Amino acid sequence: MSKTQKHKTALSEKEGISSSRITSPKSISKIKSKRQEKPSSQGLLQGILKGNIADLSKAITLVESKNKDHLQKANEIIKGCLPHANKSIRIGITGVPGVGKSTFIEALGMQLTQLGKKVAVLAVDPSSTLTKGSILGDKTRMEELVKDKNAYIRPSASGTSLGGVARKTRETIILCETAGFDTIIIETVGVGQSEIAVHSMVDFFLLLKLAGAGDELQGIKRGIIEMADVIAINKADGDNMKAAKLAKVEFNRALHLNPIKESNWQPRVVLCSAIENTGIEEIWKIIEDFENETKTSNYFYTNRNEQNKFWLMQTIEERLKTNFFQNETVKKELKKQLLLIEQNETTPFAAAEYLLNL
Ligand SMILES: Nc1nc2c(ncn2[C@@H]2O[C@H](COP(=O)(O)OP(=O)(O)OP(=O)(O)O)[C@@H](O)[C@H]2O)c(=O)[nH]1
Ligand SMILES: [Mg+2]
Repeated sequence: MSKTQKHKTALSEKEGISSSRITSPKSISKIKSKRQEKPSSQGLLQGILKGNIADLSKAITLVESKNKDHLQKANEIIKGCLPHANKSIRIGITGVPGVGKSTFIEALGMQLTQLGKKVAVLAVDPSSTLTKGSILGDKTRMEELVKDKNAYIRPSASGTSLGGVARKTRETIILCETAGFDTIIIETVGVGQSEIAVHSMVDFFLLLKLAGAGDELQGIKRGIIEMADVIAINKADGDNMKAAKLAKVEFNRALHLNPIKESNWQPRVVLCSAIENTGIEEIWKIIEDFENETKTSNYFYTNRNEQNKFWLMQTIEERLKTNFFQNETVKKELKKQLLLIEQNETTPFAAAEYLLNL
């Protein structure tokens, strides 16, 4: 018998022998789960401290998980990260859909990495549960930045509540800072409550606007304008230039009517074109001035402290609410109480009192 023939017979199976057990679905899933065995929290922490992006991403996935064991691991990692976090400038960017946030972040991000900075881009977008994260599509739109090894782009965590999404983003900031990112950019769509959440987790808040469209048209509320440290009128290019210049004058006038900010910072209005890369440098310079000024006055630090206290209260509220509404007895009794209300047999107050006392 030749060598090849021998080899062949060794591989062939006799008739009547069932196919290898290893192909049973049970074994496959066993092997898969073994392969997917997650590294320890200590291992991930060490990786993050070395700036390992794969480990950073894995840790963020744990933070975003609903699984109790994952969250436990995430908490251990965050605890280990805390002494190394905090050393960054956190910038919030908002503006209505289409204003140019992604294009702007790409332009700013590229400029910063060229200055030797490490930029992490995160998003707060509670609506992303449906769309799987708008920034995810942006990864393809931020073509250059996504290839930059000094930049890290992470899509918005999904979640049913803004509070949940915001918590995950805040913890992700800590992980990114520990991994060595010194500039954290957090994008949010300028509609609804998410700007308020983002404002309370950043040092500097930038509002992108378009010239020529009224606030109502742009869906921007007065409160958002008051939160801004810079209003950047984007798309100040081509035929838009004249309208943009006019808008700048108007905004400057409006801003002077606003009460003085707690930070003592006088918000600026600037023109920019994310596409033509104009005004971006000026905006970065303003952010640096802001950082210097507020660090000198100590506001930078007291603000972060206040933000932490705010998030402590938010987290407690969120947790109490979840615990309450997920309680099986409460769920059952709530249904009954709702019926009783319909039948006019109880009052909302009495029903609430009853449910809370369960
Ligand atoms: N002329 C001009 N067009 C711009 C500028 N910045 C962005 N655009 C264009 O505006 C459109 C929307 O830009 P995006 O960066 O996707 O806007 P966005 O705010 O991220 O939009 P959403 O992610 O949908 O909220 C794109 O077609 C861009 O090419 C600019 O400075 N000038
Ligand atoms: Mg976008």
